[in-house]
Amino acid sequence: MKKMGFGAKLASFFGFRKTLDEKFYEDLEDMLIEGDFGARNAYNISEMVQDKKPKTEEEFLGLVRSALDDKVKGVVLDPDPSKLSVYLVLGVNGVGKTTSIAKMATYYKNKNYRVVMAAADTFRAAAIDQLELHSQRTGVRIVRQNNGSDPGAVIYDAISSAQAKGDNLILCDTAGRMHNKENLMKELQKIDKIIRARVEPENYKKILVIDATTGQNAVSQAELFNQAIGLDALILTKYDSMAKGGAVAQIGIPVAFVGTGEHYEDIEVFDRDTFLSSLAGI
Ligand SMILES: Nc1nc2c(ncn2[C@@H]2O[C@H](COP(=O)(O)OP(=O)(O)OP(=O)(O)O)[C@@H](O)[C@H]2O)c(=O)[nH]1
Ligand SMILES: [Mg+2]
Repeated sequence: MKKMGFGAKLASFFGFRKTLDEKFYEDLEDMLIEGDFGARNAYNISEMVQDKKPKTEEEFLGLVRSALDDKVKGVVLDPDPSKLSVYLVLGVNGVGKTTSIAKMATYYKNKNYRVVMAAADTFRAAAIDQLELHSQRTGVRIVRQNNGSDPGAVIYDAISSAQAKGDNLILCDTAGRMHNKENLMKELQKIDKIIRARVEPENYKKILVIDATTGQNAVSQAELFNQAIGLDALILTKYDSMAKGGAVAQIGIPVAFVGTGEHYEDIEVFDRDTFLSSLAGI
């Protein structure tokens, strides 16, 4: 994971300032907002620092870290190999759903899971072929139908065929966009119903992919999907290309994986401690 995260900026910010005056706290608040921590978190953290008046950089960073400590959560997605698990991968277009599925497929295959990918993004013309290519490259089986077919039917098929063949993990790709948001959410609710009728709740996870470079947008996306079908975990992608990650502290849903590049191996199990260090610099 990144060594030079937002925390590096925080550290140099403290280092450059001679006095902790009004301007310092204002700039700190602005900086936290720019880091996607959200206005409320930024205000609270700045107030808290003002209250405690840290004397050293270490003290300062420690205070920020302590404020973020209970806001950043991690979860380990460790499917029970004796059961069939379904992971529904969600997110708006372009965040990295399909890539993350290919990475997870590789990750779980290497842990000896019998993985299937379900091509349930039937809305975008090239989506199925894109997943098919990942299937060929990773050697993970794909269940697919034609473009425009019902995504719920694809997942239904994937579940039946996994049960028949003794596979134990289905990773479902989904559309990031439809004619409008309402359509997408309705479609996802239908899919959700189909899975819930066939898979035990503890083996079914709804995972939202968010792009670390989009900041505040990721927060509204999480709210939207969470309201529509409920979320169990996040995947934070593109954490390689930028230093921010504060949105995670605003969303409050536990992070399972972090994507750090475009290759199949560029995925890490979320490490809360390392992430907090990269956010707070200590
Ligand atoms: N640098 C970097 N690029 C990533 C990462 N994850 C995905 N990408 C890139 O982001 C772009 C979009 O990824 P996709 O997996 O196609 O995104 P998607 O959410 O499936 O997009 P739609 O199917 O259009 O909704 C691709 O160019 C990926 O290579 C990551 O962790 N780091
Ligand atoms: Mg896709």
